[in-house]
Amino acid sequence: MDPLISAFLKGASEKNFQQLAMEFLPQYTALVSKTGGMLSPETLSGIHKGLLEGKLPDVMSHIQEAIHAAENAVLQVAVIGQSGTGKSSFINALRGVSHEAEESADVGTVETTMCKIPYQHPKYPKVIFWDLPGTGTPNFHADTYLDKMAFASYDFFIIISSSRFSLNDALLALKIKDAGKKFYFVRTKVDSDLYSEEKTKPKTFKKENVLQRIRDYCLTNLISIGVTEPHIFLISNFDLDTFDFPKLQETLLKELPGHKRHMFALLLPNISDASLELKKHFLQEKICLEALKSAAVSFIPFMTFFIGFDLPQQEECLKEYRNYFGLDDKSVEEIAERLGTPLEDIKDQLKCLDFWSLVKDDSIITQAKNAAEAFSSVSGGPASSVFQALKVYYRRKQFLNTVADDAKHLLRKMETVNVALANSK
Ligand SMILES: Nc1nc2c(ncn2[C@@H]2O[C@H](COP(=O)(O)OP(=O)(O)OP(=O)(O)O)[C@@H](O)[C@H]2O)c(=O)[nH]1
Ligand SMILES: [Mg+2]
Repeated sequence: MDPLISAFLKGASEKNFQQLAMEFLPQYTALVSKTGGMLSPETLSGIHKGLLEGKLPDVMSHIQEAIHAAENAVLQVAVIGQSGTGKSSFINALRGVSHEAEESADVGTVETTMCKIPYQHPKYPKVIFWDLPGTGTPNFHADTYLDKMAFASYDFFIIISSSRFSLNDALLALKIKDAGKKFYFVRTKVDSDLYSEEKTKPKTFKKENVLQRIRDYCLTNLISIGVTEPHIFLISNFDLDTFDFPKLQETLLKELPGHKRHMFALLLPNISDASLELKKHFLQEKICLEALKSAAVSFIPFMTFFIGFDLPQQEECLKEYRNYFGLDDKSVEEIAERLGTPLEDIKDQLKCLDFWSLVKDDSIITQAKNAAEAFSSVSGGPASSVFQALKVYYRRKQFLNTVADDAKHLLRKMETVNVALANSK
C-alpha cells in the first residue's frame, strides 16, 4: 500500500491529526517525486490546514476539487515557426495522429499553414494545439503578431525551426517572455541532418558530434539575438523516442501547473518504457488521491457512505486505462496490422483485454481485507468502509499495472519489428 494511505489510516484512526499534517507533505512529495504531481501549492496548504485542524470534510473537498480540476483542465499549446519547418508534423506527432489521417494537420512541402488553425486532441478534446501562421512572411511584425494571435490564451509556445532560428522567431521569443509566458525552442529534422552528414562525411561521421554542433549553432544564434539561456530540444518528428523529445516532455510536464500536468501526461505518445512509466506514475497518484478521499470520508461521523465501484464502473475504469496506454480496440487492431500478426494472436497476449479474469482475481479482496483488518485491529476504526475504499484502490492498481505491462510488451514487439525492418533495408 502507498505509505500516504497507510499513514493516513493510522493517523486518522488514532485521531493523531497533528502528526498526519506533519507527514502529509513529505509523503506526497515522495509519491510524486517523478512527476511533480497534480496538487497545487494552494491545495497542499489547504489539505495541511484541514489535517491540522482535524477537519476531514475540508481535506476531502480539497482533494475532490483538485481531481475535478485535473480532469477538466483546458490546455492550449501554440506552435509557431517558419513555413516548412515541421510545425504540422510536430502537432500530428503529439496528437498521435498519422500524417495521412483525415483529422491530421496538413503536412506538405509547400506553404500549407496560412492562418491559425486549432487541432483538438482526438482523445482529449480539451487539449488544443494551435498551428499559427509562419513567422517568415514579409508582413510579419513581432510587435503585433502576439496580440493578433491572442497570445494570452495559450499555456505555452513551441517555437520550431529546422535550420537556424530566424530573427523573427527570436524577437517573438523575447515578446513571449515579456508577456510572462513560457516558450521552448524545438529544432526539427535532425534525422535528415544526420543522414546527410553520414552520406557526405562517412569517415569522420559521429552522431554525437553532429548533434552537439547543431545544438551549439542554435545556442549561439539565439544568444546573439538576445535570448538568454535558451532551452533547445533537437528532435525528429519521425522518430520521437530518440533525440530530445523525451526531455522536452519531461520539461513541459515539470513546468506546467499541477492541474494541467495530469492531462498533458495522459496525452503523451506511448513511445518508450519511460513514457509509459511516467503515465503510470500520474495515474497512480490519482488512484492514491481517490483512495485518500474515500478513506477521509470513512472517518467523518455520519458520513460513512460509500459510492460503489460496481462491475460496470470497473469495466469503464479498465477501458479508460487501456485508452490512456493506446490499447483501446482500434489501436490494438492497428498494432496487429503494423506487426503483421493476426489480431487474435495479439489479443491472446494481452491480459488487459480479459476483464472477467481480472475481476475474478480474489487476491485483491484478500489484500484489501487484510489491510483493513490490520488497521482496525489496532484502532477499532470503521473497518467496513475502509475495506471498501481499499478494494477500489487495489482493483484500480491491478488494472493499471496490467495495462502498463501489456503496453510495454507490445512496445517491445514493435521495437523488434522496427529493428528487423531497418536491417532489411
Ligand atoms: N526528415 C524530416 N522531415 C520532416 C520532419 N518534420 C517535418 N518534416 C517534413 O518537412 C515537410 C514540412 O513539414 P510540415 O509539418 O508541413 O511543416 P509546416 O511547418 O507545418 O509547414 P507550413 O504548414 O507550410 O508552415 C514535410 O515534407 C514533412 O514530412 C522531421 O523531423 N524530419
Ligand atoms: Mg503546417
